Amino acid sequence: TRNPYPSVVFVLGGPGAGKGTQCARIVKEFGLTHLSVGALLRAERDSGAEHSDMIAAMIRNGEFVPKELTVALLQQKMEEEPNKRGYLIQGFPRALDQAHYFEEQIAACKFILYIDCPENIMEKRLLARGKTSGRVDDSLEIIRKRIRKFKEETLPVISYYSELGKVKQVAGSGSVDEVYAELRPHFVTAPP
Ligand code: UP5
Repeated sequence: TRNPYPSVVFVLGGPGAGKGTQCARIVKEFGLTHLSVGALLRAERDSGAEHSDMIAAMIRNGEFVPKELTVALLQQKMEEEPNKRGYLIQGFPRALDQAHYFEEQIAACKFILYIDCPENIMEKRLLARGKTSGRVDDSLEIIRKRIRKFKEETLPVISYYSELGKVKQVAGSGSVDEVYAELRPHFVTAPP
């Protein structure tokens, strides 16, 4: 694997687990570059770029955009924004083939931060957010589909990295401060 980049941490969790909320706090304290793949894809969709219609359809239906596209987008952003402290990549990889492809093309991850949150809480948060978010995928039907896809395709990613001893799991059901207090020590790097 080529490794022109400093450390990569993946942040995973079901839809509404609090990935975006916690990543914003982590980058504020630790100075990593935050790359939310969902946000990058929504921006790409809205830019009218080459694949914007396809991306729009995938997001609307809670499906995953092809890995070649997301990895190319990530690579481009990482090159645009060199950061010695590393990258916090949110909401990716969502399936095992995406994980393998990223590691072949870019770099191995340092660890995975997994925010584990019960389904009923995730659903409740997203329904509440849906009232004002304007996100086309915050409807009950698509929220449930996103949760199902998470269980079927993303949990295997977490199991895979877990066997490699690379998963740091925290509970996502508490308050924003409680969740942050639990995950923070994982970013306070120990000397080698
Ligand atoms: N909230 C957060 N933490 C809270 C707490 N501790 N207590 C109480 N409330 C809390 O939070 C969600 C809501 O909950 C907010 O209102 C927040 O205030 C509140 P947020 O931090 O946004 O949760 P997050 O886990 O980031 O939820 P999000 O819905 O953004 O995650 P998804 O994984 O569903 O969305 P994402 O943007 O990553 O992906 C969207 C779509 O993009 C996917 O469905 C897919 O179509 C596409 N996609 C790909 O195809 N490939 C990719 O690699 C990535 C995305």
